[in-house]
Amino acid sequence: MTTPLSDFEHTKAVSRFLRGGIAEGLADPITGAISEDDGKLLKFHGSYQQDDRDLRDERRRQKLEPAYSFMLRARLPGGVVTPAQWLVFDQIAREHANGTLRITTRQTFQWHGIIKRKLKPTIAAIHHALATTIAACGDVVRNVVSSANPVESPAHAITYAWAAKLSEDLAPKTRAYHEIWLDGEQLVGEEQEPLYGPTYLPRKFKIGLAIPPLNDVDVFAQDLGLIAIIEQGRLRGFNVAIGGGMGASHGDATTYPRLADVVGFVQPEQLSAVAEAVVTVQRDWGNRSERKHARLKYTLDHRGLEAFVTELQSRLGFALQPAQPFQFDHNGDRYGWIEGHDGLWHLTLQIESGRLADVGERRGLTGLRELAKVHSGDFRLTCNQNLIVANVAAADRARIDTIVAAHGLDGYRQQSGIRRHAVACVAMPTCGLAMAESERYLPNLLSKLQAALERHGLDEAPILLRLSGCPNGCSRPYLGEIALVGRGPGRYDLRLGADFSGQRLNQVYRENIDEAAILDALDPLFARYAAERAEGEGFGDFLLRSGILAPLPSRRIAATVLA
Ligand code: SRM
Ligand code: SF4
Repeated sequence: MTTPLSDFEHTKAVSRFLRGGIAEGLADPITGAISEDDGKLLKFHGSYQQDDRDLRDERRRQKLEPAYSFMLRARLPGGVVTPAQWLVFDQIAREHANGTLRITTRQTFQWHGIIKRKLKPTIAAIHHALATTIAACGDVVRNVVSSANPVESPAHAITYAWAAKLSEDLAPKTRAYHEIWLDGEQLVGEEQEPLYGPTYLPRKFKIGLAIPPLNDVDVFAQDLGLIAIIEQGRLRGFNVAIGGGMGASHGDATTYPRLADVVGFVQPEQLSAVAEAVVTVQRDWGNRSERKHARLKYTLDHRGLEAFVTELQSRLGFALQPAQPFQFDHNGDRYGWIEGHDGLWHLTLQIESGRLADVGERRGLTGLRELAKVHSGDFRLTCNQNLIVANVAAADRARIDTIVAAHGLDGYRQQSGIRRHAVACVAMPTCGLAMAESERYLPNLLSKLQAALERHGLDEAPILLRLSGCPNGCSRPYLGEIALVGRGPGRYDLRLGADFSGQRLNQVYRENIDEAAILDALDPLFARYAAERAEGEGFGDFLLRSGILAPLPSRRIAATVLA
């Protein structure tokens, strides 16, 4: 007996390659919303319909429709933004959105609070700035992420070029985007969607390229992770890792975070074919009945990793080579100035939760606008929600530093260990799936954790904290040394014990607890860490070595298999 397709598979099939009734819904002046089905199709165009959850109850009481608005996400492979683009994005934030620019954990921008009639001019403005929002969301290959300092060696630049190429090659080809948003001519004749076909993928698909020893993209959290193997500044090829993913649901053991398995090595000239083949096997084998089991990680666990790789190699017509040795030592960002291979400089700034806004003395939005006006290099967004002012001539460094300091963007110089590396997802009030606060709670939580760490002389300890408002895991919390995963208002699962290199998942330490219980649980652990840690030992590693946490089963640790 075959299992019936999920409703959304039908919606995609009849959508005429992602058109649905989006254009008509946008033109309807009676409501600030579009229909449910069109809302789902809209994701493929890079936008989510949302409503302000802070206002939900009050508007319901007043018998008003929810305060609908749209979140828009750009597709910026490798997180590279030119100063000219920055100025357009900044203007959109101030004039069409809620006055903030939000750097995401996949090194792109989100704008929140765009009302329906502003959506089309906003997407058009992004297009005119030579960027796009197509396939930033939806059941397609999403924004391809790449190690955020791709200018460190010539091979870094080549790796970034691969990210841009994969992003372009694997993007949908439907003309619907041009028709709906850019007043493109209506297509006469047949639509072409050669890679995806009319129903696209069973679920979202994420690709990331990492350059050891830095794992700043969390390569093992990607559906397809590519680990660049560089020897003497030359790119030799990529180890291929498949089946990473973070999302889970509370109380449902059939859903879980999973780290990707390294299954082999490919030459650069084989990469496009390999990426396309992984995507198409998942297109054909992925679960189209149950969306919660539709990611590649479940395809691998249900059909078997070996069977998947056999199918992959048979479609490719060649075998993957044995994986090459690699070593990651960190998955955070390196703050401050770094000199590149060509004598240019790169300044990494820490942006709390990636939110650029003008609040009090911290005037991040204005500061970046001022930088964009004078900067002749480019900007690079990181998967830790931070920002690199890249490609700066030595003579321009002082001017950049002055602007950074004047706008309160120099926090990276003074901040404590835990503050420098914290990542929090958006959550309330825009995220429709949030169960607890995340980004808005982070500053308060950090102050309390910092106080606890200071009491034990640990203020400089670089501990990786990740906070998510629900188990979907947008901050990749299962890779945090300390992580909170939202359960309900003010309540979280406390998870502990990942390493600080994105190669070991953490585990639940306490379930469904409030802030007081979180601090109570952590305090004695900080005391023991302060007293017993070995030189240079990370907090997560210490918890396992000391026996406070039990060792994890091997599938929760990144592994090289089949090679
Ligand atoms: Fe995410 C859904 C925000 C990175 C796993 N994510 C959402 C939505 C769109 C909520 C929704 O479906 O209604 C959130 C919008 C909130 C808002 O108001 O802006 C949202 N996700 C984000 C961002 C903005 C978090 C951030 O604070 O930076 C990140 C945007 C990335 C981007 O630019 O493309 C973001 N999301 C991630 C990541 C991290 C990553 O990709 O490296 C993950 C975990 C990795 C993974 O995919 O397994 C992630 N988001 C999810 C999931 C769970 C997917 C799953 O397989 O179960 C959902 C829910 C879903 O898809 O049904 C989700
Ligand atoms: Fe929303 Fe949950 Fe993602 Fe946070 S982790 S942005 S609460 S979906």
